Amino acid sequence: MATLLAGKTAIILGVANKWSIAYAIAESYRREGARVILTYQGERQKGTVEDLAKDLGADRVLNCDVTKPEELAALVEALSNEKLDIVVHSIAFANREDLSRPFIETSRDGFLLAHEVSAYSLISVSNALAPLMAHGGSILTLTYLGAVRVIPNYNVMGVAKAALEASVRYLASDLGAKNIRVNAISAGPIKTASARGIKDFSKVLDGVAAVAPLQRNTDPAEVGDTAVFLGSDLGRGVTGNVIYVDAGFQIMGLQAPE
Ligand code: 0WD
Repeated sequence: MATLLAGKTAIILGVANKWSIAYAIAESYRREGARVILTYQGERQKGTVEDLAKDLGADRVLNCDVTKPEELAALVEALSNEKLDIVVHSIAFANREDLSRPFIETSRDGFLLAHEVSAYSLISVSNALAPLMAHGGSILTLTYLGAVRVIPNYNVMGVAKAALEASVRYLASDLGAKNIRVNAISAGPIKTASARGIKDFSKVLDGVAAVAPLQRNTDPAEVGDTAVFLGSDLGRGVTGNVIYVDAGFQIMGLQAPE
């Protein structure tokens, strides 16, 4: 039996359904012997996430919409008897129209919303949960290449991911003295509910498979297994990093002509 995470407790925010990247991370964590706590975003997701928790063998399921400070405070209260080792932040949101029209037309409200849910929440969640990581631990989040390169229609989400990646570095600096590491996994495109909101997402999937060194798209289980590395003691020297799990796509410049 694999036991890279035996004796560790992980809280995973962002499981919405079986296709969620957070679900693949939870599967890898359970396989490696972690105790897993899931959160859901409001009543709408409660039943689904409770069912998924049963399938996964997750221990607890708690409510938390990260945009509501009172729900984050209630989460901390509910966790007061827990010793957390790993926090997985797998949350993002932007208005659908901001992921289809030209970036220059992004509204102020759409910009603020994308940044609040997708970037600021890593800061608020880290601030709330780090005190429960008494023996140190690992915080990780999910990002995308659109933070550093222009990807068609990724738009305001790319800007929010840039803020998220910078936040990873500042949080790693703040929390290092407590032996809490903070990293991001930059996953290749994966067909999930959130990704379907991006116009022409299937063209991105096809384009990546055609160009990536591994000549295919990213399997969510590969992200889950990298999350195991970062959450486990194997990753003990790694903090403030963005690790690409993308079949190698990000290294490519120009595709060789046929
Ligand atoms: O290609 C992809 N799918 C990639 C995703 C490539 C690289 C990175 N990512 C990132 C996303 O940007 C996100 O940060 O991975 C993370 C997880 O995204 P996902 O697994 O692709 O998408 P999904 O299954 O939809 O999970 C995101 C979840 C929400 O799901 P819905 O579908 O209900 O919007 O984020 C959660 C929610 O569960 N979420 C919130 N949770 C708490 N409070 C909130 C909120 N306010 N808003 C969204």
